[in-house]
Amino acid sequence: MRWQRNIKENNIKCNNEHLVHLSNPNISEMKEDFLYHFNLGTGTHDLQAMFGDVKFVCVGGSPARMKAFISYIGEELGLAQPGMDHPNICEGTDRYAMYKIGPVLSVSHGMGIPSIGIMLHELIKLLYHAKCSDVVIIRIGTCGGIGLEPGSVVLTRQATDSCFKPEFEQIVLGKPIVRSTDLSDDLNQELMECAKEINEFNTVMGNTMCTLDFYEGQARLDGAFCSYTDKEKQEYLQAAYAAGIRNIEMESSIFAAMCGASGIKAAVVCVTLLNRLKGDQISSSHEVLLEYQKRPQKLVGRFIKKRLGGKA
Ligand code: R2B
Ligand code: URA
Repeated sequence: MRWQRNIKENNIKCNNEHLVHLSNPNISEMKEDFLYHFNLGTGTHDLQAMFGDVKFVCVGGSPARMKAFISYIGEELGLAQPGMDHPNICEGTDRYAMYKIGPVLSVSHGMGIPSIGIMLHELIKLLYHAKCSDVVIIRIGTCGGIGLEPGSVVLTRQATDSCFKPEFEQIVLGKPIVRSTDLSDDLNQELMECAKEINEFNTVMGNTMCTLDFYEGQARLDGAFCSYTDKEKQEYLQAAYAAGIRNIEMESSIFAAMCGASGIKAAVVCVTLLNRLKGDQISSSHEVLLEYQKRPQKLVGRFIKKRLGGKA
């Protein structure tokens, strides 16, 4: 059952390499498709006219951060001036925020697997309806690092679950479906090259553990509940490190699985806000955290600029 599902998705991918494909025969049969959480639809909007030129989609948890990113990339690409306002394309709903400038789309996804999962269903359908081709999707986010100095940037090789398994399992009709969580090696190499050129912060490639919770799910001692000792926490984090895991966050597994199953090249670029081997609380100053959060934006900004042939 699991195996058959994967084979079917990959076959479709091979036939249609550059386009976004949907593994859902129902969509093309529908008279109209309303993307409820974006407040956009095929019956009310010309999605191809609005989004057909999109080549880079950047997603991240916070609406404010994704708005800041569109301002930043707009200025970097010479498509926007400082202080210019960027309207939220998803106005009329406060579930997600979406901004666009030229070939770049910036979308917020909230926190956790269910929130980003819903957003990705609608985003992938949007790209399909808009007939986008050769799209790259990058998640720019924050995370806890393991054995890295705070402010390091991690490029995810594979996303794992809390047991360090590099796969994403979802229950569909009461049965598990398992999808791969590998991310694009090529994209990671290109991003690493950009990091070397910038040469301002530590950047590493590693596996990323994706959890269902920020506190107990990430072995913190400071949640409302804690049923384990500091020693047990340390042993768990050390075992994660030994399994190649360098950071912990809450969206990468479903992100890698859904992009992979849609034939879309994807990467996860997260900055570490703390070293989890040394503590649990995020206590750096607001200014320091703001500067850290700009690092994935800077890296991805350089990548986009280079891809578009501009001088980075
Ligand atoms: C990183 O930061 C958030 C939790 O604070 C979560 O969305 C994640 O993946
Ligand atoms: N985001 C997480 O999910 N964990 C952290 O420790 C920091 C940010």
